[in-house]
Amino acid sequence: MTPYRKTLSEPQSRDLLADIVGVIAAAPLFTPTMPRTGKPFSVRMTNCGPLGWVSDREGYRYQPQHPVTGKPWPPMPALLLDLWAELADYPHPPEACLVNYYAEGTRMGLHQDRDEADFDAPVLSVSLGDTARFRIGGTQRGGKTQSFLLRSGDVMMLAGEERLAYHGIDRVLAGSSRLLLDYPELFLGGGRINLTIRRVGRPV
Ligand code: MD3
Ligand code: FE
Repeated sequence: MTPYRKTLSEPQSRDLLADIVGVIAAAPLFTPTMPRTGKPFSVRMTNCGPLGWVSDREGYRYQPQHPVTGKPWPPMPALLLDLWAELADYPHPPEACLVNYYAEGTRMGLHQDRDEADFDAPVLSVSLGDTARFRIGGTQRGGKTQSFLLRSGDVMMLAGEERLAYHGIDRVLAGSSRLLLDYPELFLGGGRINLTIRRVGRPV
């Protein structure tokens, strides 16, 4: 299990972060909650692109509006559309970019991403800010897993078999990057942002 990886330069990472700060200004971070129980996730999130992923008592879904403001999601930054065109090897544009914010101590349990219609479309992930320990296994829960570090600027592509692998974030290494410290009013103490760029619908 070795996903394709590349790294953004520091200036590219800074420019992308500035774009994401703009996304958050238009579509504030919100706290998703678990279906049925309503238990809050520890990650806060928002989206950009025509569709965004949300979770609440009703379940998980993609929708065109922010769940709190009711406004359409802001457009996806050009750098992310360019990355998709360069790497995805998929003949249709992405429709959603999930923006996850991990403050110190945030984790994400092992899960599969299966709310999209076409698993032939890859998922592209971009990490900004503090380093995280990422864990990935196979397509069955309870199988062998391996972990590696995701650092600021790391781009990872999940395609083929790996697209349906169980994965999660064990922990964020506080203080490992200075990138987010430029925005203390948004990201107090730094933390980590992960972007995942996705195709949601099956092309017609
Ligand atoms: C492996 N995000 O948003 S990114 C998620 O760092 C999510 O925030 C993590 O899992 C994060 O759903 C991990 C890397 C990643 C993204 C999507 C995947 C790994 C994946 C889809 C399938 C398999
Ligand atoms: Fe995931």
